[in-house]
Amino acid sequence: MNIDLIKEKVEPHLTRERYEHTLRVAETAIQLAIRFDASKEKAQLAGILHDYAKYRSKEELASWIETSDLPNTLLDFHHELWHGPVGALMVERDFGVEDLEIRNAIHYHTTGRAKMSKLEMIIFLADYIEPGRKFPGVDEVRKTSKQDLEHACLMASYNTIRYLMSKQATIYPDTFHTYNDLTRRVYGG
Ligand code: DGI
Ligand code: FE
Ligand code: FE
Repeated sequence: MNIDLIKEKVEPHLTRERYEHTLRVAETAIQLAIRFDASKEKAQLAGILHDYAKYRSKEELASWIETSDLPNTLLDFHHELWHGPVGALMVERDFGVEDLEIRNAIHYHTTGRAKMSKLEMIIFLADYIEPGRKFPGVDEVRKTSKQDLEHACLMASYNTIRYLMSKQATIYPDTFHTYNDLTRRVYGG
């Protein structure tokens, strides 16, 4: 399936704003792939597909989690965390995406995880810094993303955890694993 056909098939599953976000994530991911020497094609495809499951009902997402190998503990956390893991399964069914690197980048785009691959970091970061994002501190992350992929992901992870804690939200273990692993990678120890 070529990329234009994939875009055409993704669009009706998203709102207009979300579809435009998706295109910006793909463009940002391509730039990061060029900068940090990863596959542009994989970055683009993972970017286009990363939020594919975002607007499925809670019931549909929960049923995918219950009937697949995904960890059931996801169900104990906010449903916002379900669209990545479920999306990674849906894109195999709907687009025939077999590539595990791409599917992992989709799976972990919201939380990250320990030992993220380069492509996983690229999608995690592109989702955070795409030009439409206005998070406090995002400009510093954009600046760091010009030089250092791991450090920029660490800054995004730090900002997200701080934001979640300020809202009294629970934090999924992979979200902490991302922070711990990148802190070790960036600062050692
Ligand atoms: O799908 P997007 O809106 O493009 O972005 P996303 O998939 O990165 O994130 C969706 C939301 O999930 C975002 O507001 C941050 C939040 N999030 C990330 N990690 C955690 C989390 N929410 C909770 N409750 N717990 C987490 O560990
Ligand atoms: Fe998302
Ligand atoms: Fe997104």
